Amino acid sequence: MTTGPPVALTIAGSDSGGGAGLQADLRTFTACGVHGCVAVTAVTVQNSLGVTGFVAIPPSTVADQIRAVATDIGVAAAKTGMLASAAIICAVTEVCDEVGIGASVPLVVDPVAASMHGDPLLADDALAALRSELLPRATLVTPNLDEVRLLVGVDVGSRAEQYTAAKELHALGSQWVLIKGGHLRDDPECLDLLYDGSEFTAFTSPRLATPHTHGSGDTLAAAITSALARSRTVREAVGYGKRYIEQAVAHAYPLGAGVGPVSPFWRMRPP
Ligand code: PXL
Repeated sequence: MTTGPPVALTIAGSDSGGGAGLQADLRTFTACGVHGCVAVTAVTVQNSLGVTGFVAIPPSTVADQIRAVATDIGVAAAKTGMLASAAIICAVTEVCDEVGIGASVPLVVDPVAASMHGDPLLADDALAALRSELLPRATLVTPNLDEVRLLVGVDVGSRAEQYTAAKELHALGSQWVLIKGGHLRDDPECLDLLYDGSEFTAFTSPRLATPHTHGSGDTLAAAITSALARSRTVREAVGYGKRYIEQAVAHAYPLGAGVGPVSPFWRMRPP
């Protein structure tokens, strides 16, 4: 019998269009050589044009999925995506404490608040729980600039302000923060800024001209989680994730009439 690959767990919502959410996470895990497990938090109704609704999974069922996976299969690294409500966030943090996720098991928190079309994926009153319950348990938090504004109230319009935001966000308790600069449209590069409370590391990639970036945040966080599951350091894992997402955006494809997804296919061989 051969040894299996490392195991990563995503705690995330389903995207019926297959571009983002747990679908993006699972295919990224596969492309990055880790086995993916899932705790589903919500089922969204969406296509390339946007999200038209979602139903949240009962918080106790979200927690039970995490416990079932962690106590039998074991988890080498975990990530969160869409969490939908404060009650789900509290259930997730409780069971994570129980099984060591966010302690001995690295936890990447992608603080998903809305779809790229602006459709809400997190209740307004859940932001406080995200700040106070989840961020202090996070190994790494990976906000885009809209999420930075929601979490710390800093409206980042320049690279210099990414540094300010990193310090403010780090003060909320995560070990590392990654302030993603993809939304700074006038910057010819995408600069993602990593900070651990003492040292900054800047990761840059060229800004690619594609409208098809659905699932890019999920994919980056999942690639980072995959590298953490393979025992890479946080700095190495972010470098790995950045290289992965650069290729995934370069190979993004159209789907439906709206925004298409970033692609794992550059890593895979068709039959
Ligand atoms: O990309 C953020 C995201 C995460 N999870 C789900 C989503 C989206 C964006 O649409 O639908 C389920």
